[in-house]
Amino acid sequence: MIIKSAEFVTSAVKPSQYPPPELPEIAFVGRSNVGKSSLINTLVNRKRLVKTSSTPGRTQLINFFNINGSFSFVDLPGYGYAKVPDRVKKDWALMIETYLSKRETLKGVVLIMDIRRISDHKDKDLIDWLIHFNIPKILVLTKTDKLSKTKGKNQHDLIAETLLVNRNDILLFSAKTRMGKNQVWEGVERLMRGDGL
Ligand SMILES: Nc1nc2c(ncn2[C@@H]2O[C@H](COP(=O)(O)OP(=O)(O)OP(=O)(O)O)[C@@H](O)[C@H]2O)c(=O)[nH]1
Ligand SMILES: [Mg+2]
Repeated sequence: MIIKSAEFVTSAVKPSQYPPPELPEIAFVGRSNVGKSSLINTLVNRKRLVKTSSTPGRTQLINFFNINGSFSFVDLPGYGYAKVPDRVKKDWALMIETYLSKRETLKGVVLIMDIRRISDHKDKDLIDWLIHFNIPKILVLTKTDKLSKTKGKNQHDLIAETLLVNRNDILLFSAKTRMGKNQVWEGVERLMRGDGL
């Protein structure tokens, strides 16, 4: 994908604040601090289009970006961040679920997980929920630069087992080395064409 432009459009917490549903849209979801915003920046070759932070819970709104004037990327807040109060957690969950279930232009979801963690039920729940709502997805393990090849391979296998998916259906990525960037783009293009998982 050749990136000619990548621009912030708006932030929203509820549907009335979403941009008009005119362009095909891809959303990026995953636990807090997993590297969602960094992955978007890497895909569009911008260092700071999307704000990233070493403090979990950085992204607190639904942020819409226009890419090449022809499609949208949506950066969602992370789920499962332990340090926010329960009330805020509920608000975030509702905000994310409302977006995912109601957005008519949503073509698919990129579900991002940290290769160092064995996915807990939150990622599995989200996968089941996406299947339930018929939302196509691709799965990505990020921060692969943090593990040796052998350790990374083990984790890849274990995470695939835990999620009950084929290991080849999980892409490997690093925002640091840009490893896997082309494969993630291919996955995003598959979602836009309508043939995701
Ligand atoms: N080494 C390494 N660090 C990464 C990678 N991706 C993200 N990080 C770091 O992880 C931290 C979190 O990254 P973000 O992109 O802000 O994560 P996020 O999922 O958007 O976080 P929230 O918006 O808080 O949910 C930052 O310190 C990033 O620099 C990666 O592939 N490799
Ligand atoms: Mg973020």
